[in-house]
Amino acid sequence: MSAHGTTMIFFFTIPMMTGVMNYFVPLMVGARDIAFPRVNALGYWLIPVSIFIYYAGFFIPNSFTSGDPSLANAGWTGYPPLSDLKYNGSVGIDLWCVSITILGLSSIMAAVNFLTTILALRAPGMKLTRLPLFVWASISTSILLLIATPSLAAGLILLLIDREFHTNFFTTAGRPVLFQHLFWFYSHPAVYIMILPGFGVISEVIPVFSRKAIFGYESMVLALFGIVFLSLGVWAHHMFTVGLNIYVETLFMALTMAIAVPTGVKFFNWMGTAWDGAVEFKTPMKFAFGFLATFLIGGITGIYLAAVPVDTQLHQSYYVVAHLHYVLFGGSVFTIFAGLYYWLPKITGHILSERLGNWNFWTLFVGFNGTFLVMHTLGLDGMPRRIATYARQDWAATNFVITVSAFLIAVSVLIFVINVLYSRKRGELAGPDPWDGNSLEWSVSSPPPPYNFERIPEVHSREPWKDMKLAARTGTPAPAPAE
Ligand code: HEM
Ligand SMILES: [Cu+2]
Repeated sequence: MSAHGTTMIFFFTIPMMTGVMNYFVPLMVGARDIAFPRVNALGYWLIPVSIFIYYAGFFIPNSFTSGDPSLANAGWTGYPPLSDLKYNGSVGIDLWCVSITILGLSSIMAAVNFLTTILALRAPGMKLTRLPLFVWASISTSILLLIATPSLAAGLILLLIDREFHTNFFTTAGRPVLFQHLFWFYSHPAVYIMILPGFGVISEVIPVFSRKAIFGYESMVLALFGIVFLSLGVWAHHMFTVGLNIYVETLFMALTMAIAVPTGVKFFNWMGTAWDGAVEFKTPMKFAFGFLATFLIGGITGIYLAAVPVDTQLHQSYYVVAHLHYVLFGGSVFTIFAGLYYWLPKITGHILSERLGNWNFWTLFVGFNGTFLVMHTLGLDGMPRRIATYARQDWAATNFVITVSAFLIAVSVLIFVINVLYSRKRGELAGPDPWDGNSLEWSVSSPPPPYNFERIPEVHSREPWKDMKLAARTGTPAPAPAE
């Protein structure tokens, strides 16, 4: 479970999101490349280094438990005293501290690069108020990365010093709960680091497949920053059972619930965009709607869990596991698939099969809900998380449904892999603009040339590529760039 959590969060979702931003931010703002390509390359290569260091523990025998592998085994959260040297001699914990600190460094490099690219390298006429919403999502994600990641690094480095040099920052002689503060000051915002880019993808996909401009652009941007601001002040909702002062808990409860407001604004605007549009349910749009449905459930169970008395009951139960997967799987995996079906044709030059895409979507949607929806009932019934087995026979049937559904998710991912391989060999050629898009990435060939744009485009509105197509069709020259 420690390896699963660590892998999914740090080695899959975060690099996936920074990867997509890396590819599309320069294209969407009309730049030839990211601002600091060498820093970018360094950040990129730190990711495999980090993964290698973490998994190295798998090959080192654990001398404290007579030869089990030493992979970190204190949960993805690594709380002391579970990760305290006194109780856990596994070198895997040390490797975990080093590995995740390196990954954090890579994130910071990416964030600096995105912000500089967006602020300094925009095409003429690409005012901030004309940026595609995916780019705004990249700005807000980068800000969160810059503010929150150092806190995680500090926690991990101090934990490492505790273990290597026998200091007492977080040991039972020190303040173990301090680690939780440092960890969650990063890891709550990390939820948004994994989801805001997904919000950005959805804000690109829904207008294109509804044939309408995004509804409420300004409020979408404000909502992103509302989420950034609030998400930095809610971390202790993960710590309601460690014995914080009740007034502090009440404050964190209220702030957590307040996040529903900007998120609600976004939901309203996505639906307002599709409303009355000429909606076309191509695969990216299916995943976008799958995201709306699943993330909504995750958001609502989040409101329940934000209530201190409810969380006190449900903490450490399968209800939390169900909630976190609705948020992270619904918010990240569904949006990643939406983004891949939407943008892979730009990257590879080949459209993915709609028929396989349909199977991919439905197996994922059914498998996902089959796995995680019923987990809520197990949690309400008191099944604890982070156990390898369970004591009550009447939980067996539900767990069986979960296992079968989880295999359906695996089938779905397999279908995706087949689809990618098939389309690269035999897929229809995408051409530059397969979806009749609005933003600049569709104005260049698929795949784009290494320098992105032969001539830097001039931007006159929020939908620059749509303008250029219109100008070409009607033969009128594009209007002069405003200021
Ligand atoms: C096939 C898909 C998946 C299945 C079947 C699955 C299943 C599980 C299960 C059974 C647990 C352990 C619960 C416990 O006893 O505490 C778990 C924990 C977790 N999962 Fe997943 N998961 C999946 C995908 C994901 C994804 C995509 C993410 C993140 C983007 C994720 C993040 C986590 C995290 C953070 C934990 C907590 C680990 C810990 O307790 O330290 N999972 N998952
Ligand atoms: Cu949180």
